[in-house]
Amino acid sequence: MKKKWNKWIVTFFLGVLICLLGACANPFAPDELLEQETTEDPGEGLIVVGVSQVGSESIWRTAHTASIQEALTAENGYYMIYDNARQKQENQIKAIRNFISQQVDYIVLSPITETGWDTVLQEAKDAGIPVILMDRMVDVEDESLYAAWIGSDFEEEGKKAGYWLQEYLEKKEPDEDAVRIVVLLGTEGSTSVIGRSRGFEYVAAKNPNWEILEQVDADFTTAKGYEVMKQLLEKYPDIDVIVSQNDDMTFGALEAMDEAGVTTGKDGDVILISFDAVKTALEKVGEGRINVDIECNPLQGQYIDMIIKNLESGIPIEKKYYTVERIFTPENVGLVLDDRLY
Ligand code: GZL
Ligand code: ZN
Repeated sequence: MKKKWNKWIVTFFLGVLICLLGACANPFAPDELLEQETTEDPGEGLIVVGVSQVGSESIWRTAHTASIQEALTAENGYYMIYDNARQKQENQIKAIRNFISQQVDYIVLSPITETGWDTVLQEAKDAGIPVILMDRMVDVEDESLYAAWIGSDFEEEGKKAGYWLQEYLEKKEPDEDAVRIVVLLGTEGSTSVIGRSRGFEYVAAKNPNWEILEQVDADFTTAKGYEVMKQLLEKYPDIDVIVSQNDDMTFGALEAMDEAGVTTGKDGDVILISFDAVKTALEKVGEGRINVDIECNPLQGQYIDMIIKNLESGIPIEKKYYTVERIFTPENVGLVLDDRLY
């Protein structure tokens, strides 16, 4: 895009020069003509970035989007073109092709699922446009199809949930014969789900008395979380543990459990494990309704800014950057609740 806008700048100054030399017919041209010549060039000297975001399916996603938009501002040297794919991969592919035809300087992508990106990322590479991945990962043959990735160690998040449960059960119900678990999965094929499931199952395999009754896709949304939890409660009368792979599904599950008269959390019938650790969920950790919330850090805008600025000045960058993340229980949530931004 900078290439295209440079042409505009030359034309503009040539136009001014001709006018100053008195060559233009009427120096007091009607407003709209002046308007045209002086239109503020949105991309002038700014780094033009096309951003393809998964959607707006969760509170976490909203915080993630805000973090990107706060980093890619004109004051910070950027002209951002933002696209919300409304959780459809074909919309992300369309947006990327659009960014390529507009000759943006960089593409930033949070890929909804891991597969199906080789062709369009090759088109970006052929157009000489670096792609920076955020949040989720792509499964491609050729790793040069993206310049860098910033996100979470999702497998670590899954293991944290597993190890917390193992420790909790050892203390609370040491000789529990069968621990019956259900899992609310997020969007099928997304890196977050693949990693969190792999990590939790890794720990579950070390606990032969754990029985994962069923894992159901509730697509990271509250509505689906409610629906799926309702079905699971009808199907399995004696669930001991619910693992919900994001807070939005947890809110839906809590609604279904309230309706069924099933209590959760510290002194409840069912142990409830959630992921993301957004403020409204941490409040429920504080109330004792959620036993533990595994943090997933959406504040990735400053990493994107750093990666692009380094690429602009030829400073070497890492291929992967991992965000820092904790876990929250009723014991420690008070430390962060008040100044939680999202
Ligand atoms: C995690 C991200 C997930 C969040 C959900 O990094 O991919 O997607 O956990 C969001 O809230 O929908
Ligand atoms: Zn995370």
